[in-house]
Amino acid sequence: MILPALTEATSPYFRPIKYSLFPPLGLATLAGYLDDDDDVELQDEHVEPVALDDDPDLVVIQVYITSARRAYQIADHYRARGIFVALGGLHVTSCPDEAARHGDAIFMGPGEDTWPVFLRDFRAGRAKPTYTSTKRTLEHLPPVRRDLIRRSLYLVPNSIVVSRGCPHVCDFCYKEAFFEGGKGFYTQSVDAALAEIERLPGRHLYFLDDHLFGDRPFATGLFEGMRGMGRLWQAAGTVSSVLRPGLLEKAAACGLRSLFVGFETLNPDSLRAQGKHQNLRRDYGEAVRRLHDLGVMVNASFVFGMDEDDDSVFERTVSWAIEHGIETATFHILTPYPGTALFARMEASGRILHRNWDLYDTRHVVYRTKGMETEALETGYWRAYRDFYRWGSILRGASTKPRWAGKLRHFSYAAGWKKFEPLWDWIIRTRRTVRMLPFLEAILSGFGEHGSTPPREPRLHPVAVPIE
Ligand code: B12
Ligand code: SF4
Repeated sequence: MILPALTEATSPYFRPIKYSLFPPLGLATLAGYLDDDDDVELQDEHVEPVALDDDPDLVVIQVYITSARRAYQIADHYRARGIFVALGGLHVTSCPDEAARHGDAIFMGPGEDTWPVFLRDFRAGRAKPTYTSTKRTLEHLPPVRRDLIRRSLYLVPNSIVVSRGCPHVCDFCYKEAFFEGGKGFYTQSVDAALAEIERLPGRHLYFLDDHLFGDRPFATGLFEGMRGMGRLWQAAGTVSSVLRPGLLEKAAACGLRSLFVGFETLNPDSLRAQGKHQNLRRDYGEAVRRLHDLGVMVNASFVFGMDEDDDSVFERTVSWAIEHGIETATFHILTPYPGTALFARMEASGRILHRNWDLYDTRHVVYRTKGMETEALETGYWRAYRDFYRWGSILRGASTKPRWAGKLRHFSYAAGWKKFEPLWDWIIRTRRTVRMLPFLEAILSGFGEHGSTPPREPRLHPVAVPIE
């Protein structure tokens, strides 16, 4: 099972920490369906070179848009040697015809229903060329094969997903295309999610769910069940879920210490144009205040290049983020992913410039812009990162925090991600990544000020997993 990397992640010169954050959870999930006597290897090219000289019965490749070129190269390599190649993931689902030229079997949508069917077909020698997911459930999910993950190579080995998809529909999001033909949002049972958490060693967790707060009864049960587990955790949620009273307090009480929030834009016309109605008429400032008051740091996500943007958008957005004491920000250039409503709209009006998927990485402009020139958009995007992460900006942001511990936490977290990139590069190359986890935990806990509630006896019986 291979997760190919985009070129940047394997650079001989410089490796950003973001590619050594999370292990390949999707493939480890699929590996859970294999038989005990199947011999399986999980290779993540983001953290180590893949061995292409082996001779397996089956090669399984997960394809993201930015790694599609590399994925097809690896697929072609194995197929030329007569080895069966299965391709799945987001990009395969959006561009099945393209993927079918490189795979013996392709998979559309999530794999929990199609993958076990394929395995039976494959073993019987009658695998089909296409499998399309229609039945969406996370019931009776076998345990994720975390034993296949080399934990030491990741800063956040404990990534976890307890739901799939999202209840909202935004025009630029991968979600509608990926979940077409079935439910677009569903969760595990609370007990199964808690059991998965209990299986994870240490304190820190990172929920990769698109919207952990999306199903209120589920999230309530989860957060109540996590109380007293002594965890420190990070996740993603929407502005409206942050503003609604109740759930956020429960999340913070069981260890939520940083939340990725899709603010996207400060311009309501752009929100309307992208169908992001759940952000309309929401007080962004109040959302940030609520999070900070509960000791939760904010990773704010913004998108530049919507048709309503002009070149004042960069400074406006960055100033707003600094003034509101946002700890980290992720900026993106609007990217129309194939399969989305945005892509369809842009293609219909002849605005898609090319299909060089390598450049669909949210840092390049791949469509004809309206409110500003392409160059202004790309330079403005890089300037926004520089301006937000200047020492002066970090200090200004930190100074908005009322207490010294808060200022220090803000400063260490923001600087830690962006000001020590050569150090991260060295840590990755010397394979010490996981050793930095205690520092991340110390910062998240505000050096003790926001520590989690002490662990109590586990509610469910933990299942031992082999850990490196
Ligand atoms: C974690 C994450 C990352 C991590 C690590 C990814 C990793 N190790 O897998 C990091 C930080 C490195 C990252 C980076 C980027 N990411 Co990212 N990331 C995610 C995130 C939040 C979660 C992925 C995840 O683990 N999901 C949970 C697992 C269980 O699901 P899964 O991986 O999809 O696997 C399931 C199915 O896809 C399927 N499946 C997958 N492969 C196969 C193969 C077969 C044979 C079968 C049967 C089934 C199958 O079955 C699995 C079980 O259901 C997603 C959002 C999302 N919800 O998907 C964005 C997302 C995947 N990222 C995205 C993007 C754009 C990027 C970046 C380009 C962003 C940037 N500007 O830097 C980079 C580059 C990515 C790359 N390597 O090429 C987009 C991808 C769009 C696309 N069409 O491909 C997403 C969807 C975010 C978004 N909303 O736009 N990302
Ligand atoms: S709220 Fe986020 S995850 Fe949900 S559809 Fe919109 S962009 Fe996608």
